Amino acid sequence: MPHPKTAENMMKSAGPIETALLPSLVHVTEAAAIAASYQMGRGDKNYADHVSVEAMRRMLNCLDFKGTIKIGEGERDEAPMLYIGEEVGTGKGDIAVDIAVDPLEGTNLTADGIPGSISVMAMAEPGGLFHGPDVYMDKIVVGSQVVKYEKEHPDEKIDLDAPVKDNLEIVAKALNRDIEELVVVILDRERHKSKIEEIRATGARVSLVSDGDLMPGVSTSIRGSGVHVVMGSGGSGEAVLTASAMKILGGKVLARLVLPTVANGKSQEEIEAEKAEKMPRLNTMGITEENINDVLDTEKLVPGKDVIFAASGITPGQFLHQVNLFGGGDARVNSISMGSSGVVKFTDSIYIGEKEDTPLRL
Ligand code: VTB
Ligand code: MG
Ligand code: MG
Repeated sequence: MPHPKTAENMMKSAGPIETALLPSLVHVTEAAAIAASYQMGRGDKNYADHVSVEAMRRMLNCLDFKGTIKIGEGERDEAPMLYIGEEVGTGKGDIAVDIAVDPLEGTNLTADGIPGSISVMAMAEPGGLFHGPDVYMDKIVVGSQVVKYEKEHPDEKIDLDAPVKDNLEIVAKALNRDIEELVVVILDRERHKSKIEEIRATGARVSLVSDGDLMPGVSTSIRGSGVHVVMGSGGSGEAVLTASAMKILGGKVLARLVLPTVANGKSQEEIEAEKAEKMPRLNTMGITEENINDVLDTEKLVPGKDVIFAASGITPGQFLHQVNLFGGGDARVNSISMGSSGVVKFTDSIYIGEKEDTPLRL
């Protein structure tokens, strides 16, 4: 009897998007990561962002498919490229996809040469990715072992509104360890002050990051990464990108759009002004005052069935190395890429232009 999960069976179960585009997707994020890494530590986050966006767009436009950016760099008039609604790809062939992209996730991290910046992209069939508007999402991200535990214990479920302690108790049991042994990643922001205190009060360990809560989310489904939970509010695009990977890896994201509140230090006037500005656009996405507080789970964030995800490291990360530059444009870059069939690739790509000058090294 062949094992049911041979590479052959995985390949046969891959959908058309995964089959056609997964191998190239990683080259797209690699190109953006290499471009960004030339700007590492130069203190200019906008320029670093710009070059990675350009590199990514050039790569996408070499590929035969019809892509539409659903989560991108902003609206057309604010972002010259990879804006929401932009069509990418040559348009040839019959593969159509929706795209979520963050060409440079962690612009400050790259500009300052600090660990944690990546280039990241996900694709799915049209309608397969939640159109996250440009507002924060509050979220909790846990790995696949926690999802397994929930299935075995239907009364114990991670709940965005539950006290932090209740959620962390479930995670600790699922991972077969003490709460004190857990690591919770959260963005180091004033708005998270009380949540950080709440996490610490449970005894769990907190890892504050100055930016970049997407890859730590993915890390919760990768044993050995040292990250068990991600909490707090961050970008909605980042939440959908995290959910794309979690859908493939079997982990879980719970997220909810956050409109400004007094709790975030805004005045009533500021809140009303922001609502007046954002609600009309949210309404066009089907988001109303009634459903804006709904909790979205992994399935709602990423309803797609043929999902692919790739991320390449720029500065060092939990499991991706930084880009190495060798001279003459030769580079080495670490990535993770995956598809709905269940294949996950950790790749270490070396681009050699000058074959004699850049000998391969293990
Ligand atoms: C969030 C977070 C990202 O930027 O979007 C953050 O999810 C921006 O939040 O990972 P603030 O407005 O609080 O700075 C990142 O850290 C990097 O894009
Ligand atoms: Mg960005
Ligand atoms: Mg980002």
